[in-house]
Amino acid sequence: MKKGLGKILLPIVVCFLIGEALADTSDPVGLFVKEVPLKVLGKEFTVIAIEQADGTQGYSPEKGDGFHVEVVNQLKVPTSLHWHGLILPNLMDGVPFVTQNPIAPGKSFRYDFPLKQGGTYWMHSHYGLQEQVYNSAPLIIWTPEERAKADQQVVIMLSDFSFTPPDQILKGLKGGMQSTGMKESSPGKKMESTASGKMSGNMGGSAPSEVVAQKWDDQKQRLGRTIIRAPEAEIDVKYDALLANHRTLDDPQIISVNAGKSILLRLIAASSNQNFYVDTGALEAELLAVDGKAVQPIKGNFFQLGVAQRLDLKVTIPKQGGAYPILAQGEGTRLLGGVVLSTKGVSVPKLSSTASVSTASLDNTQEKKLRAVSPLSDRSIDHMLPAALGGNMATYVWMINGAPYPNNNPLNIKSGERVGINFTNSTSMGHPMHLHGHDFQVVEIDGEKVSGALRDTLMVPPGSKMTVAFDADNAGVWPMHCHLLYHLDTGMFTVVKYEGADTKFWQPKAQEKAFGTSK
Ligand SMILES: [Cu+2]
Repeated sequence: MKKGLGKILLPIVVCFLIGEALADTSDPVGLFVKEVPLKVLGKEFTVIAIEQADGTQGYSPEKGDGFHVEVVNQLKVPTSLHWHGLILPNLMDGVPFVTQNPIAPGKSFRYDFPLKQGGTYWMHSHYGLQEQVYNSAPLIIWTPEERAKADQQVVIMLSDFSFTPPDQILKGLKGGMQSTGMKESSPGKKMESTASGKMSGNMGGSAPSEVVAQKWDDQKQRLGRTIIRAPEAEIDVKYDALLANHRTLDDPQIISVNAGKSILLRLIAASSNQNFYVDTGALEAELLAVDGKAVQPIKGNFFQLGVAQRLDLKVTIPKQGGAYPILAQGEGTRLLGGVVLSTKGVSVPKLSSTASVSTASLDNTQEKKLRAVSPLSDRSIDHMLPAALGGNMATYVWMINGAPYPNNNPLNIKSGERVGINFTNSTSMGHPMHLHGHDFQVVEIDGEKVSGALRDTLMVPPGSKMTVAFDADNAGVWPMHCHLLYHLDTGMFTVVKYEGADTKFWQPKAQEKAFGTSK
């Protein structure tokens, strides 16, 4: 009798103890993915927002509290949210057809995991082209150190705006190219305003002209703005406006600041296809972190920011006060977006939404100067993965290692390895390459060895060769892709797959069917 009772009780007690250890008693924060109105350039549009019940955009937890979110899909279509740059368990990564099933309309999905990082991160839909209509939000992870960085902190989300819906942009890029038979790098030709290719920018390498670029001043040891004679950067989506915190520069957000105080600007390139140059104008800035990860501070007033990357810039408002625009110019465009920092009682001047000249391509001027505060341990790379970035403008197919996803091979690795990824860009556009679930360090730029920045997104300029390294310490199937939305959607995507990883949600063919290359 006693023996029998023990047999029943023991499993109950064990279950109870395990349950106690694993149970997460924290209440999740509800994140509602829903349609909202947005007025841009005088017209009202329906876009997507990620809001808490009280209207707060996104989610900014304390590192020590961990991540506890219930994503509620209030859209009429499926969605899935990715926590960009976070080191997290694979099945919390939020990528449909890789780490989970899409969240159906009316359904929800819970995300719980400990936080390992602090700083500037963001969240965005990884489903179809939803990112283009602002299914994205800030994700600042707070620590006492992050709070102590300045007297005041400001998040600036940069995005790109088009009057053309995203599916039409994609159709135009594919159809526009096919109908005109344009090839990659036709010298001197500009692609604009064909019926279906309205959104096509200056493809094909324009002739040199006066363009904005970034320069490193060796004497003053700072990054600044310059005008050079060079080809305008190639872009493939020509936007109608740039937004900063969802507002255009003709009606910008005016941020109230105090004279003599320091401000930390947390800039997030939440754009779909637009890279930026960030201009702090009269305010000398100190670059403190990229992609949420500290770098040895660099001074300047002109910085590069690729799609999905972040910059933490510290500025100090002069004692006399005033109005100080913080501007972003779109790479390969004359478009400007931004916010204004203003002390009390100052009249803010009207700002132009267009610059006088376009820009050169983002390049490695800034990247070569960045040094990680906490580099990887000293160890040689055990396993080098190739990542040859290719593209075919004629059919608008973008590739990693010779084929568009899912026809390229996964990049297979093993736990415990020091892994390198060798990016080579043979196209005439830059590609901001993002690896999920890991911080990597930039270790070589165009043949020069560096102890570069830790990042989660690397801008690989046209013609560049760059190597990053990371420790394989987070098993799973992890997307690695170009963060230009229309490149990602048409094949510039692969996965880094750990040996023995859980692959139950990884369905490459389903992803291809739901969006992307087969359409
Ligand atoms: Cu790309």
